[in-house]
This record gives sequence, structure tokens and C-alpha cells, in this order.
Amino acid sequence: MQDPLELLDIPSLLSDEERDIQATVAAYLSGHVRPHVASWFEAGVLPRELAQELGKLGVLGMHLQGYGCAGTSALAYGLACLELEAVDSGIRSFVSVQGSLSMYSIWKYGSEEQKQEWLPRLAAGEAIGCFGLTEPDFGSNPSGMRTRAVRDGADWVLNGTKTWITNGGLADVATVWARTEEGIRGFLVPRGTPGFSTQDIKQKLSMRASVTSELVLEDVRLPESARLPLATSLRAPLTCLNEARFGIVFGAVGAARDSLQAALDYSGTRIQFDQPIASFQLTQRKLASMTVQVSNAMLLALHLARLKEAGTLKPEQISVGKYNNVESAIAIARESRTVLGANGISLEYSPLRHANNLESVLTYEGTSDIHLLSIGHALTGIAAFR
Ligand code: TGC
Ligand code: FAD
Repeated sequence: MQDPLELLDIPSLLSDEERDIQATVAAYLSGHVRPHVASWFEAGVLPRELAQELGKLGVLGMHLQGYGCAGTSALAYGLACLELEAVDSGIRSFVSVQGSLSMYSIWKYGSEEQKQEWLPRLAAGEAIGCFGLTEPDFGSNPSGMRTRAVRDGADWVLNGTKTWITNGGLADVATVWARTEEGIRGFLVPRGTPGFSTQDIKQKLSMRASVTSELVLEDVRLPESARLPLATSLRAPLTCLNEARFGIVFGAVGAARDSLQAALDYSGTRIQFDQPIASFQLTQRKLASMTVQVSNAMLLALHLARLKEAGTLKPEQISVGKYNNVESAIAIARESRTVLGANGISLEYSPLRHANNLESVLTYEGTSDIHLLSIGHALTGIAAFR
């Protein structure tokens, strides 16, 4: 029987291989992660062992070629992100940061030695990576970063603080962006390097099944071989962000779809005024409108994936997807929550957990304001960020 949420039969636009990858990821998650994710969220933990499980599943750096990575299409990677975020944004975030920020920064800008050293272990989930761009005083505006790397003989000495770093407290290697006399450069900082420490951020109301940390660098001495040789300006970290933002375009559809599914299921069984609440026109309006929005978001994601595969995807097009799909997903998660009444505030149901997580997704990887300004820049030719 056709899934009622697939009103437009969007899976017919996918290849058999793409559908198989999506189904494999969804099946693994429903058996191994979905049953536990609400309790991880409640406890504010993400078990480290999950990394190796996700490595075996093949989703870590899955869109990269070589070095133990699966080398799938961009769309297959997007579909995996969709299924991961349908479970919890924190799980998708783990995979985004590992594959699209940590691994991608090494894959794209690293030396052959750095790739050989880190990529196979990161792909297998035997090592965990993080990506430190944001600082306490520079979030949307990373060009102002204060973290400095200064040459000292053949070495570099790094000082500074990065904050809100996903996977920071778990990471075996951090990609850290720092200002040098020649401009912004990237460095690989292994855990255990003297002067490098991490502190996890507690009391989060969002992304609770995810580790978010501060990275502190106090006279961290690194050899020249720790610098990413091909990263020569702020353009390098911003290029990495394009990869992660692309995954979020799909991930947001997953959170929205899962919220809508919960509302649809609930509305068919919850009886009020002697009828299932699904029989009320106002409930059907909510369900129908959300179905249209989820379908729109998915079609947009598919279009961007095809552009990415054709090699023509532009940053402002990713901004359209990130802005639209995350704004749409959070509205859907909140609307779905209302269909569940009081039960909607319980962790037994997913919509409010998704909505809370999406508060972070709305902010990270460029806030909605930043993406609107990026679209505005493309439209007018005028950069209005500053
Ligand atoms: P601007 O002068 O515009 O740009 C500097 C250089 O970078 C180039 N560029 C890009 N290149 C590739 N992709 C993009 N998206 C790019 N955006 C800009 C630009 O062409 C220029 O190149 P060049 O060679 O001419 O020097 O820089 P700006 O300082 O005016 O800033 C532009 C702005 C505001 C768009 C940028 O700073 C920005 O995107 N800010 C948002 C910061 C952000 O998104 N941080 C995310 C941190 S990582 C994270 O949140 C992970 S969350 C966990 C998870 O993903 O799950
Ligand atoms: P600010 O930049 O201070 O923005 C505050 C408000 O001002 C926002 O509404 C913003 O839209 C608005 N604003 C800012 N500039 C403008 C402007 N020019 N015009 C109009 N409005 C503007 N960072 C990493 O480097 N690595 C990570 O792994 C990572 N993981 C994260 C995980 C979580 C759970 C969260 C919440 C954040 C994470 N971040 C990470 C940080 C994230 O990228 C930043 O929070 C984000 O870039 C916004 O920066 P900020 O929080 O400093 O907000």
C-alpha cells in the first residue's frame, strides 16, 4: 500500500539504488537508534559507540571518494541525512559534522599524509572529528575570529577559544580555523595535544542527544604538517559549510516528515466528541497543509541534489534550501505538536523534540537571517551583512 504521506509519489523520482540506500539507513535506525533516542535526549547524552555503528552502516563521509568512504551520490547522502534527522537532529548533526565538516575539510584541503592518517578511521567511526569555526564573540561573522596561529621556528602556536562545537568533547581530532599573518588557515589538532582542552556545554534545551562543547587552545604547539595546506582563506571553511548545509536541506525534511507522521497517526486514533480528531475539518486542514509543505521541501531538496550532482550548485541556492526547509520543518513540528494536545509535550512523541532541536538547526550553519541576506546578495548584487 502506498504511504499516504507520499501523495506526490516522490520516491518514483529516485533510482533503485537511491531508494535502497534510504531504506537501509531507515531500517538500521528504526531497529537500533529510534528506540533509544528519546531517553538519550532526556539524559542529554550521545553514546560514543554509536560512531562505530554509523561507520559500519557506511554513512560517515559517505559522499566522499576514496580513503574508506562509500563514494555515493550527493542525493544518496541527502537521503541518509533525511532518515537520520527523522530520528533526531542530534544524530544527523553527528554525521554532518563528522562527514561534511571534519572529514570534508581534510579531504578537500588536507595533505596526502593527513588524509591517510585520519580519513579511514573517521569513515569507520573509530575516530571522531569536530570543526571549530564559531567563537564566543564571532558566530555569524567568522571573519572577525580572534583565535591566532603564530609561527615559532618550524612550528605554529595557537591561542583562542571556539564555542558551540558539535562533537567537541568526543573528538579525536579538531579542525580549528585560526587567523595567521597570511590570513585564515585551518589546523588539525589531535586530542591530547598539550594546551588543548574541551568543556561540554550543559543545560541545553535543544540538541540534547548531541555533544556540544567549547574548545580552548592555550599555547598549543603544532608542526607545519598539522596545517591544512590547501586552505588559504575564509573561503575554505565556508566551502565546508556548503557541504553540511546541503545535508541539512534534506535532514529538515526528515524531522518534518516524522512530526507529520506522528500527528497523522495520532489523529486517527484519538477520539473527541465521539469521533477521531482526524475527522474534524480543522485537523484535516493542518494535516493537508503540512503534507503540501513537506512535499515542497522534498522537491526543493531533490532539485538541489541534482544541481549538486551536475556540479553547478551555488551557495545562494543552498541558502534557499536551508532557509526554506528549516523554517518549514520547525513550523510543521510545532503544528504537529498541537494535534497531539497534552500528549504532544511528552517525550513519548517526537514533534516537540524535533521542534526543540530545530531551534538549533535554525541558528547553526548560518541563521535564517544570514541565508536571507545571502539570497538578497544574489538578487541585488549588494552584500548587506555589514
Ligand atoms: P565574504 O567576504 O562574503 O566571503 C569570504 C570569502 O568566502 C567566499 N564565500 C564562500 N565560499 C564558498 N561557499 C560559501 N557559502 C561562501 N560564502 C562566502 C567569498 O566568495 C569570499 O571568497 P574570496 O576568495 O573572494 O575571499 O565573507 P563575509 O565575512 O562577508 O561573510 C559572509 C557570510 C556572512 C555569508 C559568512 O560569514 C557566513 O556564512 N556566516 C555564517 C557562519 C556560519 O554558518 N557558521 C557555521 C559554523 S559551523 C556549524 O554551525 C556547524 S553546526 C553542526 C551541524 O552542521 O550539524
Ligand atoms: P550571532 O551571530 O550573535 O547572531 C545573533 C542574532 O543576530 C541572530 O538572530 C542572527 O541572525 C542575527 N544577526 C547576526 N548578524 C546579522 C546581520 N548581519 N544581519 C541581520 N541579523 C544578523 N559552530 C561551529 O563552528 N562548529 C560546530 O560544530 C557548531 N555546532 C553547533 C551546534 C549547536 C547545537 C549550535 C546551537 C550551534 C553550533 N555552532 C557551531 C555555532 C553556530 O554556527 C552559531 O551559533 C551560528 O553561526 C550563529 O552564531 P551566534 O550564535 O554567535 O549568533
